[in-house]
Amino acid sequence: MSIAMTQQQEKDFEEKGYVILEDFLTQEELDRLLSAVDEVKVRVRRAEGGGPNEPFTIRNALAHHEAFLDLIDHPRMLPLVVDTIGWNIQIRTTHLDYRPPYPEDLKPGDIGVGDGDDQKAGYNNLGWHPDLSGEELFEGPSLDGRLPFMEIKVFYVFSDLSESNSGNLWLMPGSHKRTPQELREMGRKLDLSEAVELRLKPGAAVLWRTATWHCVGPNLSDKTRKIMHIGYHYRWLRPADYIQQAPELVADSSPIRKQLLGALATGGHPLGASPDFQPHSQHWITKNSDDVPLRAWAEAHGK
Ligand SMILES: O=C(O)CCC(=O)C(=O)O
Repeated sequence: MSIAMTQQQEKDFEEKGYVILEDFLTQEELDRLLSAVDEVKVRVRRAEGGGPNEPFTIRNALAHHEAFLDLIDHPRMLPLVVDTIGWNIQIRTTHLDYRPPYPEDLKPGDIGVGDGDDQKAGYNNLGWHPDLSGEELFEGPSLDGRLPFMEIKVFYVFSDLSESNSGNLWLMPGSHKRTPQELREMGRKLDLSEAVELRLKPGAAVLWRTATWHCVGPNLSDKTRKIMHIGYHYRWLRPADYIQQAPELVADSSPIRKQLLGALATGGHPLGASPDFQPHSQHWITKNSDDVPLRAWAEAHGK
């Protein structure tokens, strides 16, 4: 039983691999997020240098501004997240992408092939890929060569990506049902008439399976691309952005937020009651249900 997803959204998520939510953020939320991006940009430039036209990405973005942190348990998104992946989850990654218009003399490659000067210049994620695939990450796919369902992301659009070639996210509908090997064999040269360039206004959100093949198109517009992805995966996997979140961040959080931050909501020992003789990670089978408050929350919401 779904808490919030409509039948059409369930179908889209299952068949295409994503659900688009136009006008998801309120204007107030969007304004707060945009000023957070500006604040963080000043800190990044101060710490790392870089001219006004240089792109940057921040991982574990949730630790860089409260506006980003508030997205992880957004009250209207959390029900959809739990509908798609369940309650036994934590954050795998939160990443902010800031991508100014390309310099005039920078020649982009073909969409998704990752063979252009933009790739050489270090722009991220230009080539088609599913997440969590490749020999560094996961090369034991299920029997038929497809990736198992391991995680989702929520893509939040802060700047205007409604025109083509604004640094849009591209998705290949249904490709979570295809094998990473097939993509490799195609040399990432896909038939773009089958793919979707998401043209979205500020405030849109997309709930997507990260096994869906995706890439970022060039930003040939005159606007800076400002977006975030929030990745959720199972608690028994290891997060990409942190070993443990900062203790003060965890201490100041609600029980559900603590769970999402990869902590135990009760603050108990991560290896259970007998860590020396019978260590048992509480991120596996959880003995104290208060450590996974999202379960009771989901049940109370009819799941
Ligand atoms: O939209 C982006 O900036 C990157 C998306 C992507 O490739 C990813 O999340 O793995």
